[in-house]
This record gives sequence, C-alpha cells and structure tokens, in this order.
Amino acid sequence: MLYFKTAGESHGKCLIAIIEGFPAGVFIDTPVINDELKRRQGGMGRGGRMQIEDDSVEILCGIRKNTTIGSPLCLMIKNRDHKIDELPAVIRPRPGHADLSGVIKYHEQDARNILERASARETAARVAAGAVAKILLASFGIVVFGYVQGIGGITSDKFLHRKDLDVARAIRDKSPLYCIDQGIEDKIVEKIRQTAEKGDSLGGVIEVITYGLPVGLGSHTQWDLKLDARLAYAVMSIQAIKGVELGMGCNAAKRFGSEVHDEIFYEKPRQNKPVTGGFRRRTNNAGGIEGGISNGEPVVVRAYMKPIPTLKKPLRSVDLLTKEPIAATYERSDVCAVPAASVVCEAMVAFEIARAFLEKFGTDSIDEVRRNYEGYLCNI
Ligand code: EPS
Repeated sequence: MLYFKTAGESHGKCLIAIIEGFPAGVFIDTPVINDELKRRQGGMGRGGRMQIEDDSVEILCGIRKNTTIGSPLCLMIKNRDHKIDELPAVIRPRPGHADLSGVIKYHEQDARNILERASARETAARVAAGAVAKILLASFGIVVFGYVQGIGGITSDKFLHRKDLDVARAIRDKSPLYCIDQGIEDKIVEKIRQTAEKGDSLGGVIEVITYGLPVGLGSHTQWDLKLDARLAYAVMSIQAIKGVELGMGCNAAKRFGSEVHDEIFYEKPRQNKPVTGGFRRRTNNAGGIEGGISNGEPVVVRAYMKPIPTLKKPLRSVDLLTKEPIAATYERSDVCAVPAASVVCEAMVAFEIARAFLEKFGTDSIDEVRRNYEGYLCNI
C-alpha cells in the first residue's frame, strides 16, 4: 500500500521523504516537485528562515531515467541553515508548541531536542511526497487545488467551480496570500502588517478541492477505510492545524436534513463515461464523500490553522530548570504561515487521495492501474 514517512530536523543536514508502494512506470519531473517546494516557502508573513533556504529536491533512490521502477523512492531536501549542534538549549517552553509536553514525555531538559523535529520545517518533505502523488493523479485528470480562504478572521465566501479553476490558479499564484478572492487581500495584508508590529501571529482557513475523482474511493466497511476520516487524519497531522471539515462541515449541524443532503439526478452519458457514471448532484454539501466513499463530486476539505506559537512578544512560561516564571523563548519566526500551510494541506490531501486511488486500482505498474481504472469506469 502507498505510504510515506519523513525524517529530518529543522536545522539538521536535510529532510527526507521515503515513499513506498508507488507504481512503476511514472515519469517524475523534478522541476514539478521544486515548484511546489518554492510555493511552500513563499506567502506573506514568512520570517527570516525562508530568506536562507532555497528548497529543491534530490531523488536519491527509486527511479531510473527519471521514471519510477516500483522500489521505494527517497526524496531529499537539504537544509542550508544546518547548525543543529551549535544551537543553544531551549529551556523556556512556548505555549502552543510541542516544547513542554515533549520534554516531559522524552525525559529531556532541553526543548531543542523536541522542537527540532516538531518544527513545520518537516512539511517541506511532505510537500515533496505530495508533489509525487499529484504527478500520478494528474495523469488520470485528477486535480488537487489548495488555497487560502481566510486569515485572522477575514474570510472569503467565494465558491470555486471547476470551470473557473485556471483563472483561480492564476490569481492564487500571483497573490502574496495564496487567496483566490482579491476582494479580501488588502484587509488581510494590513492585518498581517499590524500583527507583525505587535509581535503577534495569525492563523487562518485553508480549502483544498479535488476535482475529477471517480466515485468509489474509500469504503464504508471499516472505520479506518473511510475516505473522509482518512483525509481528516492526514490534514490534522499538519503542524498547527486544529480543525478539519468536509463540504458543509460543522455548519450542517445547525440545519435541517432537507437543507443539507445533495439530491440525486441522472443524465445518460453521451460519450465518455463520467467519473460519476452519469449520476449528478446540483449541490455538494457532502463535500464529495458519502458513507466514507467518494461520490464523484469534487472533494472539499477545509482546514483551520491556529496562529503560530512562537511569538516575538512572548507569552508567560516557566523555566524548565528553576521552575520560575519567565517569558517563553523567541528566536525568529513566521508571523503567519497560512499560505505555506495551504501548500502542505494540498500535498497531504493529494497523497491520501493517491493512496485510496491505488488501493482501488492496483499499485504495481502504471499500465495496470490505468487498465483497472478504465475498466472500472466502463462498468459504472
Ligand atoms: C518553525 C520556526 C521557524 C520557521 C519554521 C517553523 O524556523 P526557524 O526556527 O529556523 O526560524 O521558519 O518553518 C520552516 C523552517 C519551514 O521551512 O517552513 C517552528 O518552530 O515550527
């Protein structure tokens, strides 16, 4: 089964992602991965670290002539700011970070040994793995698109149709906030500026939409096979994400069933079999998943990110050695990493979708996956 693990510390030598279960025969275009890594480094609100790093991937194993051969893939991103052995001890744990719980759990006195791995620097490796998954999905016409819906309570209510995707992508890729709604940008930019001046930080809301996914991924038969649960797990595992919802999400709890569920219609397909087999919905409050199974509508995942815990104007904490009150540690940090996190959410959604896709259609070779996929579509 497809999965990946990461290794690496924030100021260690490098970050690694090892991907297993990826089919043979897929051409891996390294610049495509690098574009995603660059996007993750950007966005307004990033701190000094991103001026130092210049993330790019080296594929150490698992390919021949840039094409996968079915063996594990090992992706490496070097850290320019590699100084882990010289860094001072951290004894003033930051509220909201892994510092305090980590030192207690691992019987450490220096939170550096915790934060180096807890740091969101690790997400560069996730983005590289997600980019590989996106290459696979794209060859089946499946597009995963993430953007920032809001920051610091300023939120867009713009709805994204697939037909508008290219325009939205162009807007997002020019936006310093990775938004698709230019109407909210100025207010957010101002809020980030003011927040930086105050020495504080900001969170936000991210939406990731997957278009072109066939009906039938995930399963109702077991709790850990349900696609919505798996996506929530994958996205919730990202540093600073505190909530995940699908489609109408939490708002559905306030409404009548008749206002929530997406009525079913049918239109006989004319030529190619659509990914829904001809069944159609006029609404998508379910976010493309019913009973833990994709229903062929766009899969809509929303993630809620808390403000980053490293604050220039630090909160109160306690010295780990003396147990005396003291301000929490501050070295340098991002004021707002919501745009970067949108790239990470996109990567995690893409990877989990690719996992469910290969579970259904096989994992050995891309030709076999394609045969199974096309055969399945003919029969729905
Ligand atoms: C992070 C602290 C900052 C961030 C980092 C996450 O790094 P540093 O401590 O080196 O200034 O910039 O994020 C990244 C390095 C990255 O690549 O996203 C933290 O403590 O979580």
